[in-house]
Amino acid sequence: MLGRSVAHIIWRSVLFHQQQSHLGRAVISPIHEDHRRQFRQQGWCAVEGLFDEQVVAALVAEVDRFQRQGLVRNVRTKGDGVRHSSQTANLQLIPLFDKSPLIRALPFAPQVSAAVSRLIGDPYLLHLDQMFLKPARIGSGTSWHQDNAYFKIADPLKGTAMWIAVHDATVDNGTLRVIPGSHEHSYSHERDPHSDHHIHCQPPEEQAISVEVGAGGAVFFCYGTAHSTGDNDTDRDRAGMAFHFLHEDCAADDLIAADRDRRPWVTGPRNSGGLDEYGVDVRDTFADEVERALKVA
Ligand SMILES: O=C(O)CCC(=O)C(=O)O
Repeated sequence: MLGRSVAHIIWRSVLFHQQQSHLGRAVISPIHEDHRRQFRQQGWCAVEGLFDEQVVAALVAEVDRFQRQGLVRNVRTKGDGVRHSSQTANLQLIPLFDKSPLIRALPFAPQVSAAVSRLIGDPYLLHLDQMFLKPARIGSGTSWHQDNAYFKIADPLKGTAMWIAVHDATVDNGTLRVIPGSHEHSYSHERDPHSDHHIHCQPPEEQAISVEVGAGGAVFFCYGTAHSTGDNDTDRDRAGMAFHFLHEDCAADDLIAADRDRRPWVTGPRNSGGLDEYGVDVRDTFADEVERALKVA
């Protein structure tokens, strides 16, 4: 216990220096005080332009590759929770870190760690990563749920999703909807008959707001925030990528998905840049991976 606290203090004392000297410049958090206040009070906030056009193009290229290589699967069912739909599609890929060096590096990108640190505090780990793809016209939404119905962390504000709009996310193509303040309630969940594995709940939908974000923008919502996505009624595919981050206080082993064996610490004394978990230190590699993904696209 004492050893851990000492390590923590030492790490805190070097953190300021790291943030100043990382890649030779200071990293300014994209999360301002207003974002932070809204996250704490309402359970969510949105940041436009977290990633630039180059990154967006690289993420689009990776989504295309996942599809070309047949890695995505349709989780939408015919209403019985079992038989897969052939008319509508909610395509998913989980996890992503083992399929894309670009996405493996993304949680360590300076603007990501600067944002997540401000919202949930340090130290934290990457809990999950996944992609949701709604094909044009037949893309179907993900029903209302609270991530904490799966994970049950004691303080729902100690975990956050970062949902990145890979394409512009609009009401028409079924962007993310959230219910402000819903993290203060715990809704009962049951199996969603329209998905082969999800659970869903029935929160007060009239209080929902649709969060439209441009490609490269991100919505952060804590583990308690009830959220859903709608159908894609447009002529273009729409993808989102969700990364879930969990503060150390709530990162007990049994809260971590059993099928995910690598959960890198992104900040704190155990942050090895993924070296311990992936066998390679991916800090400072994100910009190179963006270039690489664009070259092979
Ligand atoms: O993009 C989607 O359809 C759903 C996203 C979601 O439910 C999540 O990230 O927890």
